[in-house]
Amino acid sequence: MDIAAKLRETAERTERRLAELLPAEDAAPCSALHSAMRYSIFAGGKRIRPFLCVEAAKACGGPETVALDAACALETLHTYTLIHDDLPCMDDDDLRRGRPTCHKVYGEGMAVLAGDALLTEAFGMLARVPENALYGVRNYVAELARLTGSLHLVGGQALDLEGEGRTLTPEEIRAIYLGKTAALIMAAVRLGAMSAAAPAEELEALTTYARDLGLAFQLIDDVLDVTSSPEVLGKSIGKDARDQKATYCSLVGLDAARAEARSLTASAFDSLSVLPAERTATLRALSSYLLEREY
Ligand code: GRG
Repeated sequence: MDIAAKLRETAERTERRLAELLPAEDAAPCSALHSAMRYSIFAGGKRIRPFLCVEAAKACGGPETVALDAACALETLHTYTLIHDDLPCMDDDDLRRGRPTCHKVYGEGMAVLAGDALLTEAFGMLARVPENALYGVRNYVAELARLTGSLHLVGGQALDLEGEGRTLTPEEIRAIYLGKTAALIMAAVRLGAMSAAAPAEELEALTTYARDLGLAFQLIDDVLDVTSSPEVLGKSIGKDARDQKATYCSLVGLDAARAEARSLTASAFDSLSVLPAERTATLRALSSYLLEREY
């Protein structure tokens, strides 16, 4: 299976829809704000979360179009986290998606606001997702709010911030990764499945898949922070060491971190056995693809 081609195809469809849903670059009342939002979102990310969302819907028997607005909401919210994560008061980074970070181009104040507006727009996009016999807009909204609020995504980032300069235990590191990375990947898969009216057992299986995939994704992110280059990665490298950030990789070494990512990918793969095999081929292929990724 040419998973890279499939990813590109969904990315293009998501980007076309995002271009329709987001305010125009020159929209009132502030074109600098809208321009900053579009600058960051159309900077060319991998679009993994929209892909997971659309593929989860397909794995539950839904048509791929049913999850497209949810996919856009996920990418929009993800872009807000990247903008805020790059701010001087957070990770303080100059390079993202191969370009100067939002605050470097538009200034810190405007970057904060662009992130805020993207977060808000994401919920507006989610409200457009078709309802079905099992799930309505309030379920979608509650789900995204739950997984991206202080109990999960933002909570994970807060723990990460608190942990700088300290030695962390593997359990503490896992809690950070579950929040800051896996929660949004779980939201992507769950919202896709919900938009396709997934029965509880399938939703549960996909959630476990996404949790393990999300943890593996962050482990590979840590490995690449040590082994890759800014040209390939599109963002700065060596940041974890610079910030004295304890990662699983710094704790156990590159090989053990890679081995743990392999083992998590295998469990993610196994979780899918509850669903019909012919519907999950792409999700299985994606898990191996992400393990081998170079950026
Ligand atoms: C910072 C105030 C504030 C709130 C939000 C930022 C944040 C909380 C959470 C995000 C923390 C973060 C950046 C976690 C790392 C997740 C991760 C590996 C992101 C990179 O995702 P990719 O590789 O990026 O999919 P692209 O650019 O391809 O979309």
